[in-house]
Amino acid sequence: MEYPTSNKRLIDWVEEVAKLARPSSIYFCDGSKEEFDQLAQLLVEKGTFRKLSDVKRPNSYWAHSDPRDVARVEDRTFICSTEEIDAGPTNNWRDPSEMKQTMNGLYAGSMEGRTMYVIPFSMGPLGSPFSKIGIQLTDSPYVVTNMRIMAKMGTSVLEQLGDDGDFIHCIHSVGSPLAQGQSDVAWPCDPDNIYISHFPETREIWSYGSGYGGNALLGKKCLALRIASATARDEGWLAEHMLLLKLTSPKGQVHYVTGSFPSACGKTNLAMLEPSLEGWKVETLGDDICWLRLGEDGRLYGVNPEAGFFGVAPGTSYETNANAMRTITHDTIFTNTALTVDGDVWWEGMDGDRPDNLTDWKGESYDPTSGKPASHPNARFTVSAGQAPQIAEEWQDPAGVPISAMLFGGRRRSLVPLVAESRDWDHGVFLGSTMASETTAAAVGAVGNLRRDPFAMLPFCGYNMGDYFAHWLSFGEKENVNLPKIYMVNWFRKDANNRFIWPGYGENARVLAWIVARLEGEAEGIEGPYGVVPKVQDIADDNLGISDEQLSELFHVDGTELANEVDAIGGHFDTFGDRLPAKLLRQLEILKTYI
Ligand code: O2Y
Ligand code: MN
Repeated sequence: MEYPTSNKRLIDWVEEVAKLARPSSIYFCDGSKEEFDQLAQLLVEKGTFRKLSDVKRPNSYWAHSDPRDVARVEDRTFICSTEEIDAGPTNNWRDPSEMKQTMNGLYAGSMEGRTMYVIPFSMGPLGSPFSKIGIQLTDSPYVVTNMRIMAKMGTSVLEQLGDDGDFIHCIHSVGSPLAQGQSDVAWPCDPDNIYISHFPETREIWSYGSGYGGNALLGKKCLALRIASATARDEGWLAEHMLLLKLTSPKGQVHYVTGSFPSACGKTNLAMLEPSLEGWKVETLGDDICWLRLGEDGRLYGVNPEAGFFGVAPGTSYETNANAMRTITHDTIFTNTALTVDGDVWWEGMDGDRPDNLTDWKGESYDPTSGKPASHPNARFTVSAGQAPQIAEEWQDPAGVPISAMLFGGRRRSLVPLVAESRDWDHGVFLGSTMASETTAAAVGAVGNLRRDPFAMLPFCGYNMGDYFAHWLSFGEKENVNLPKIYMVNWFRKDANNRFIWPGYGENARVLAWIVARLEGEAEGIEGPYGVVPKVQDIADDNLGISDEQLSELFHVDGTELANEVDAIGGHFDTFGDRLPAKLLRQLEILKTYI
């Protein structure tokens, strides 16, 4: 076969994997629009894609997955370091050679009857010091179409790689070989044998059995978070589960802000916020992942390594996230939403009434009396970031943007204030290390439990999280740095009637405005257990329509609850044993003084 590259490392590896998985053909992706259109047509013929109405949603497609393959699977996600302790207590560990033996067994012949696509991709702007090149081998054309949206992909990446460049090796198979003459299913997968394996020491990703989202689009969670976090530790930078936005005040002050929130906590909504406050502007640089490096001026610079959004559809509407709705009006892939009779998509929480005669996310005629949703709670849209109307012009700046503030959040019905500014870097790291959130549907598992999710990285940290905390703290120990301020936020406090107190969405701009005032030295605050909180009059005015009592409730820290939280944090910290940095225990001692 003739290859479009003379990179021997790449050719040898492609041949080695092909020998094992035995695809019927090998195809190098060039990343062109024509190639995307051809693959989309192929997916239509296979029944995976339905083309949406060109009037309603031009150049867009709908897919629905196998109902057993609908989300990331954390209990099938593995970190395979030589020593178990280096994966740490929060990861599923497996011995690398044992895992490779198991998976080689699964990969043997797994691509029979299928094409093996070779996807060269760059996470981060091509040629930027921030960027990393990966090559994904996959037998899923659905994955190729999504990867073209989510990463820079194709010939330009191969050229950047050159004859000798190295890359992160990513293997993916849906695990559904086709015997000769056997007809395919619309969503091939092997849901009883899913493995999402990471080898941080050799920078490899091996995925088997799932064709969905984070399990299969290997540039995203697998590379840009799990492998990148381990690389970042070794190279002195940070790979984080963070949105990245640009905030401009009415006075023209510009600040770049990151936000770490556990899955499905409104991160995409915040990244695309339309401020309720006159004169404020939010522009988006990223909605999920941020890579951060120290610049020569001692500031932390951030870049979004992704090229697209893989956003949760249910709950997205012109009311909750108008910018997302405007972004997905065309050239979008929808997965596991419902389908309307006139060739459009629909999901719970979309504006307007539910249309009649829907096809549900399983591809069946929807029965509105069933009590079940028509779209899956983890239904997604895949769309290029570049087509978002509110994208910041510098979103692909190879140098990144200087970060002024970092937000850490979670879904907490009580205790954690609406916003608090950490006392210093170490306190901010403590707040990040103790983050917790009530669980939602983005990951498989129970919904509604409180889960400790440090830095929103619990499912994504590719090494021992105690070492990860130490890595964060190390930035505060460096000379001549001018690090961002760290803020804890919580939009989700509830009143005694179980109703959200804070309106959220566009009104979150009030919190951002207070943060800017703090950064500019223009606002005072009140010291408390979580740091400095605003005076209520600095957050609200009469337009907000929340009583003073309710506003105070947003910042009230109950002593008994705090005592319970201190105990819970103690238990959480114990799990890291001697890998827990002593500085965090000192911060816990300080928190105790507020009980
Ligand atoms: O279920 C999946 O595979 C998607 S998970 C996801 C997708 C986009 C952004 N964030 C997440 C997440 O779980 O954090
Ligand atoms: Mn995420």
